[in-house]
Amino acid sequence: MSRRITLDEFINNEGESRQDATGEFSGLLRHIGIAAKIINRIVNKAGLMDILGEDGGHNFSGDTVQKLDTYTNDLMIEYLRNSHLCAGVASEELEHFISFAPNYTKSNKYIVVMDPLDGSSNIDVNISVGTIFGIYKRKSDLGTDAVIDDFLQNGTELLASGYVLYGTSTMFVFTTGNGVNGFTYDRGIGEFCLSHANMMMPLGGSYYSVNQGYYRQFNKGVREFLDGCADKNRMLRYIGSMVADVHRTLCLGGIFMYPQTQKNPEGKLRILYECNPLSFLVEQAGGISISESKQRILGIPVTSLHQRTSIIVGSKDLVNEALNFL
Ligand code: P6P
Repeated sequence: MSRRITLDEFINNEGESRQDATGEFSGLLRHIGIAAKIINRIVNKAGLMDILGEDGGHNFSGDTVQKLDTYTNDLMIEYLRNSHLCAGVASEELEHFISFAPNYTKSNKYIVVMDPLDGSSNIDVNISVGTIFGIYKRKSDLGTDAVIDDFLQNGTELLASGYVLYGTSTMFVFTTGNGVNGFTYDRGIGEFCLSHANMMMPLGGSYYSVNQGYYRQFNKGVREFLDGCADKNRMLRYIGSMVADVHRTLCLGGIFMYPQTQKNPEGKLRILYECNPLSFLVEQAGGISISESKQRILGIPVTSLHQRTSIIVGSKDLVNEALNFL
């Protein structure tokens, strides 16, 4: 049996080839990996702890906050703060970004955007949820507090992005701009191990993923495309957890859509910490990610932390087919 490559080892090797002279970028990725292991442990036994259900609050986007949302958000923030490698973080769970006090190294070159637990409404019914993250180089001066412009960067500026999928197995999938690699958590050794090297999205696919319940709210072109999917006997799969739906699309091909609706005329999903990180990863795997107005997601100017967008993401053939209807 070939020796397993752990996430840490992979990150270190990539860091060396990336001339990550200081190792800070690699260190930040490793800290996110450690936080993922801890979140995984909690998510896996959430049913046994008084940590399921709603915490009674709502986040800035108006979503009901689950207890586990709050827990994972706080945990990620502490790991990022204690890494001393990150100048600040923006999170789905926080109205404003957090700036970590410039520490003794004063070289916090990076900032992180994250959705600590995406799809959390599925937790109580044991359906897959995920963590989404993106890493940018800060624009403000080293040794100073992070500022809003450090976070309002286009997706094209991402240095790395990825997700953790807490599913039947737990996977850590990420890119630093040199392709996409997937790691499966081996609880026997407590490590994420390389299981899906150089992931490439199939050109086509027979799955389409959309909340069909909103069909009547979609614009005409979207409805016509969906009618065509049904005519072609494509299979509709929708988990209601973006990480899980995008992961299936990455592995098997197909298309995931969250179009404009009357309820969310600009789309529901947030560009900063959901759409951009996943779109960077999908493009690195050979897929396409656009908005309903045919803009490349990564190129959309980001003007606010919780800015929403429509998204159509997936295999080249299917996204190009959808484009013809938009
Ligand atoms: P709807 C989860 O709340 C989420 O942000 C994504 O993970 C998911 O794709 C989408 O919203 C589901 O939204 O309106 O279909 O329930």
